[in-house]
Amino acid sequence: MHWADWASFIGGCVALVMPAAVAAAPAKPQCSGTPPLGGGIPIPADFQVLQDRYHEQIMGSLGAQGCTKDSIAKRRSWDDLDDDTRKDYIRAVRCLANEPALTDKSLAPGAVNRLDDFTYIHINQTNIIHQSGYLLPWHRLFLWQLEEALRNECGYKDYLPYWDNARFSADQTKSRVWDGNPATSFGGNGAPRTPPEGGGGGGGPNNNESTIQLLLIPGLVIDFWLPMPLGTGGGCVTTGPFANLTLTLGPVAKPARDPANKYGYLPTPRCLARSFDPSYTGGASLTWGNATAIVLAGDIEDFRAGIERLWHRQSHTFIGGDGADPFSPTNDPVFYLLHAQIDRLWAIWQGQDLQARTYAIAGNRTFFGIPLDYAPEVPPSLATMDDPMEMGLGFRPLTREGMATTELGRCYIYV
Ligand SMILES: *[C@@H]1O[C@H](CO)[C@@H](O)[C@H](O)[C@H]1NC(C)=O
Ligand SMILES: *[C@@H]1O[C@H](CO)[C@@H](O)[C@H](O)[C@H]1NC(C)=O
Ligand SMILES: *[C@@H]1O[C@H](CO)[C@@H](O)[C@H](O)[C@H]1NC(C)=O
Ligand SMILES: *[C@@H]1O[C@H](CO)[C@@H](O)[C@H](O)[C@H]1NC(C)=O
Ligand SMILES: *[C@@H]1O[C@H](CO)[C@@H](O)[C@H](O)[C@H]1NC(C)=O
Ligand SMILES: [Cu+2]
Repeated sequence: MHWADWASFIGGCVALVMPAAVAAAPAKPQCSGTPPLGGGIPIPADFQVLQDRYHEQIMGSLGAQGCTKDSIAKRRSWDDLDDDTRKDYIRAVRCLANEPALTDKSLAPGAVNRLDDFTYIHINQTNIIHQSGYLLPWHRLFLWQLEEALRNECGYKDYLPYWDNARFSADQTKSRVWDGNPATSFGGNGAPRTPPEGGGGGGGPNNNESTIQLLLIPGLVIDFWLPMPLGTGGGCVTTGPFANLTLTLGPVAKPARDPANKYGYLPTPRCLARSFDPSYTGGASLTWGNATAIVLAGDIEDFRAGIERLWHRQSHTFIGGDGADPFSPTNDPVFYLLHAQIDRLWAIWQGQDLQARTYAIAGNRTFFGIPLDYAPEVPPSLATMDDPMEMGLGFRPLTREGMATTELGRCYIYV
């Protein structure tokens, strides 16, 4: 396809040279140098080049396996959706929260609803799918399963949106993801924590009790303590459509060992908590500059390192609370938008050279290659394309099945 054809197909920059869109139309994706209609920092020219090449490569590769320019789904920034689509997405998420879980109760007595099915398998796989070669393909399929559930079980009409955090690095709360609109945002920060947790919380070797808490990652043969800023909230989210969401699985990573409920599978009913960390370690580093540097990585090892060290970690850290528990972050419905942005950066990286990069993988089979205390048979050696991945409810694809966005039933492009 020629540039102008696919650009107008995607609804991209070409739209800007046409007559101004009527006010009711959804905002167009942002273009280099042009302030995006939905606000935020315009996409810089160097990132635009990368995104254009990705679009060109994907659109030029279509045709095989039933994914065509007529059938390809467009995953958009939440800030570029229209309000009806935003409301429909939230409606569908709440719908899944009201459908019964399919997970075997003996595996996770706390799994109550369909969203918990996702949280259960994410907890179960945490030590295998983070800081490992599986991070990207596992989450790609996971997002796709959620998108399918929203569409097929709850009638959502559009596709999975992403949190365009680079566009709002100056102030994430200016994004429509977080602007506090009761109907079209994900709500805001959690209320101030009560009682304050700064005083130690139960035994972790905290090094800065006023701002940082150390959380123990269970399931590894060593004690691994994850530093987590306490952030500016810590209590329940009181605004927006998820203010009354009841969580039952997790939390898992805690300031102390929890032998009675090691993985948070037992019911622990509570509200959704957040604790925004808009400081240097959180929002301030999720910049276009860092996104561009990450996508410019020359090999998958460097790309994944940039995602793991910076983008993935700091996106979760910004949200804090339930969304920052490495095992059960899926309890915060914004998880899927956060990971769609990561999936998008990977897709753009792959899209610089589809031939060489679609099936590129690097990384261990466990969290940093540390052996698991519950599954010594998982060797902490390097992940390969032929390893099975456990996605829950009987879905066990090979790694290679999670690599492409336009094959094996997947058919989407980030615009
Ligand atoms: C995950 O589930 C499998 C199968 O039920 C089980 O053998 C394994 O111990 C679980 N892992 C964790 C961390 O819960
Ligand atoms: C903890 O962090 C705060 C804010 O960064 C800093 O002002 C304080 O000096 C630190 N305290 C210790 C004991 O390091
Ligand atoms: C949450 O519950 C309170 C009290 O029942 C109610 O006033 C409020 O409208 C509910 N909010 C949402 C988003 O459902
Ligand atoms: C990337 O993030 C780091 C903090 O992790 C920050 O120091 C740096 O300025 C950021 N780079 C750009 C180009 O924004
Ligand atoms: C893989 O595991 C080995 C052994 O634990 C470790 O030295 C290495 O740093 C790990 N690699 C990555 C990319 O995490
Ligand atoms: Cu994850």
